[in-house]
Amino acid sequence: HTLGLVTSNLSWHAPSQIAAAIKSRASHLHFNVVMSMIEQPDLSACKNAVNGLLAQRVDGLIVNIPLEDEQAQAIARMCGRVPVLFVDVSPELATHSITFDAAAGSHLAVEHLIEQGHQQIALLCGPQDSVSARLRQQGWQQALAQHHLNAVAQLRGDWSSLSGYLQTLALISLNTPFTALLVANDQMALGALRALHESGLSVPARVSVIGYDDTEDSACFIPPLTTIKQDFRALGSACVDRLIAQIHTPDLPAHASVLPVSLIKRQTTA
Ligand code: IPT
Repeated sequence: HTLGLVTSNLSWHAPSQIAAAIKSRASHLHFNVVMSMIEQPDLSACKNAVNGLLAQRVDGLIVNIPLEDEQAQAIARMCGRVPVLFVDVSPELATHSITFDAAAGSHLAVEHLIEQGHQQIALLCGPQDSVSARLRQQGWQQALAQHHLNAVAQLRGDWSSLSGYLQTLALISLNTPFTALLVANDQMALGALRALHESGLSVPARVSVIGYDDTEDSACFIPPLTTIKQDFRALGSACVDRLIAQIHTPDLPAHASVLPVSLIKRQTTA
């Protein structure tokens, strides 16, 4: 049996760890995995990748590409009777999906900062074309609003550490006072730490930083990063198990599972 995986850029930490987790769970169950990678999320590239894997006669497909509802529905139609499972779509969409609880992650991060007395909080969001990035941003805004706060500034990167660096420099140059920075992923947080360091703003004494993902390197950043953990091993296992169930039970009712996230307190917040 062979499972197909369509994935976003594997040079990014999160998708590569998700792919590794899928691969190891599948191997354990004696399934092969064939992969197709898309460098920039784009519907036609995703369709090509899906067609390529269907031509290789995969028994089921996992799609880790950020997709809007209509896009995911178009992909599901293309797959016909081949089971498909999405990991980067809205949890509201009526399809087979496994995602992380974005609202909970954003709330945990905001509550942690508020407990430490922060009021001037800036946001470094992910790309606009990512459902997950938008859900994290909305979650932050809702949690801040519950404390009668607005973000003092909002910037947007592209998930890369370089964009985190450049956007944080841009934030600093606005001269808007901020004591904490919520970042939509750990790679951008890595770049943010460099920008803060170069600007003489010590972390966490002057600025607290919280990432999102808890990818493997985050415990080794300087200082070790406080972040929201998405358990990518658990996601990979759950995806393989669910897809195999879909293969064995073709009319398994569509179900949107939402996995929990947790706050990992390290040394970038105080
Ligand atoms: C999401 C990561 O949180 C983010 O850091 C980035 O790598 C992105 O993937 C790439 O698509 S995790 C995804 C399952 C929502």
